[in-house]
Amino acid sequence: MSLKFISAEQAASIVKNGDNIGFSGFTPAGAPKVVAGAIAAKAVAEHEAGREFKIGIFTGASTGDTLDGVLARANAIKFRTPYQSNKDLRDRINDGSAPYIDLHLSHLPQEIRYGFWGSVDIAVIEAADITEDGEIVLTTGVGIAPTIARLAGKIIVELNAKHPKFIRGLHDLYEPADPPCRREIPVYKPSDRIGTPILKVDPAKIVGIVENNMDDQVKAFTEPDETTRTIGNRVAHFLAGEIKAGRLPASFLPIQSGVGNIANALLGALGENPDIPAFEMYTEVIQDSVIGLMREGNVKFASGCSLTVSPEVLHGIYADWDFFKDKLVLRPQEISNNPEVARRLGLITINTALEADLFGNINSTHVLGTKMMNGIGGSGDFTRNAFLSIYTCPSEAKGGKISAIVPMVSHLDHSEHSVKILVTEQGVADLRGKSPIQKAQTIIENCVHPDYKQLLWDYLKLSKGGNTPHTLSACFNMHQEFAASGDMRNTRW
Ligand code: 0RQ
Repeated sequence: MSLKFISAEQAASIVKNGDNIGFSGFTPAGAPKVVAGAIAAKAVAEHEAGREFKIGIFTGASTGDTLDGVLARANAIKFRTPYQSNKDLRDRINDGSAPYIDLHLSHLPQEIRYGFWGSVDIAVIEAADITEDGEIVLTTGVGIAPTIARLAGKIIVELNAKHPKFIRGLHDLYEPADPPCRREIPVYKPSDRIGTPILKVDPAKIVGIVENNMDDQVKAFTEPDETTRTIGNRVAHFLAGEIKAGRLPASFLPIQSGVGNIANALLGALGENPDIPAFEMYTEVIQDSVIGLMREGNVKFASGCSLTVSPEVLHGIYADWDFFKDKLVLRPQEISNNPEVARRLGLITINTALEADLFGNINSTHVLGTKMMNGIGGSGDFTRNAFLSIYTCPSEAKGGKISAIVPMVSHLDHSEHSVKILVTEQGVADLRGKSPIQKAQTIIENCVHPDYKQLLWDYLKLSKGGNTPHTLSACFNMHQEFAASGDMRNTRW
């Protein structure tokens, strides 16, 4: 087969109303950047002609504005799964015009293979390189690429000139056999390689190659502020204490860390703490801070699903490829986030909560119980299977009008059974080995903002007993108060 280059518009012309399209990438890293814009333009033209035009979209996680943003604004979404973080898409999810299914990221490839989502009509795959016999070198994010490329009837490749061909070898692609034939996934340490460095597809399925020359739409992180720095230092100090107490091995355990500014600041704090040895990461998103820590020798190896780094950091990695090439591996999300592997490796998992409750339940997704923020992402894959699962959040939001710690979470993502440690800028609550009432006491003492401490002590006093001392008639009073007066501090029981 000779490689056939086509325009984004020609690629979009093969997309039909109702098609299910799988996109490569994980977070904006490795997500296609130009074909979705042409599909969105086609959707607008079809709508203007009075015709229905919507597509089903699955990808690894979130994408850039050139994918989720354009398709949301074009009202072209039949369904979207498993994770997003785009403002325009979020608005349409919350007004009901874009059906969104929030899913554990590790579940999606198997669900697609077993037909839970219908057919994969088209796969759009971003590539650093492609050969005539269908060998594709992926770029900065893997996501669900191996599964959608194998199952799709047609493949469109976006060849991105920003990525050099020499990154062949960065990826380790492996699709497990499905039940009842699955065997163990033989990853015994973060650096183990079990698959192939390239994605091999049937060249006859490639309908064309579209050129693109755009960086991943990853925002640079803001410098840590006092709150995020304090949270980071508290986690680092806590983990150093665990090593001293013998509850963590002296050689430490691999780290999984979530997304966002807290996670970025926290990794920096781990690197700076002299009592924490150089460590490995088995995570999904490799952020800017990890790369800095690698240069300083604090991170020895990182296995992830994506290099979600800012363009400057990425081009720095490519410039120093000889240094980085044996310190990084990118895997499909069903391997990077695999519960079997997470449990085997004994991960220390660190993720961010929007809201926690007095008993250690966590809401990571729904603002005030109803509005979707981003999604559960991989946090559930890791939390449930961690050696030690840690949740962090500032104790308050919206200038103190919202307490991040409430009597009962308004939406549940991670239950008290999986959550071991809660950290705010106020302090650390160690929930291990504690009953529900003991958890509530340690969370109020250590994590709640002083403005809300008495309010939450008073909530506990309403209880008429039980193992978990809730008062169902009052457990959402703080949320209701915020809806009524705009400030949870006005709550009365
Ligand atoms: O809103 O900016 O309008 O004031 O919620 O704040 O700064 O976006 O926080 O970047 O740390 O993200 C949980 C969303 C945190 C993220 C979440 C308001 C607050 C602010 C959030 P404003 P920021 P972060 C790996 C693992 C789930 C998925 C996951 C996330 C905004 O970490 O999506 O962990 N996690 N995946 O003011 C109402 C509260 C609030 C609140 C904060 N209690 N009530 N609003 N806010 N607390 C990644 C992947 O899986 C790919």
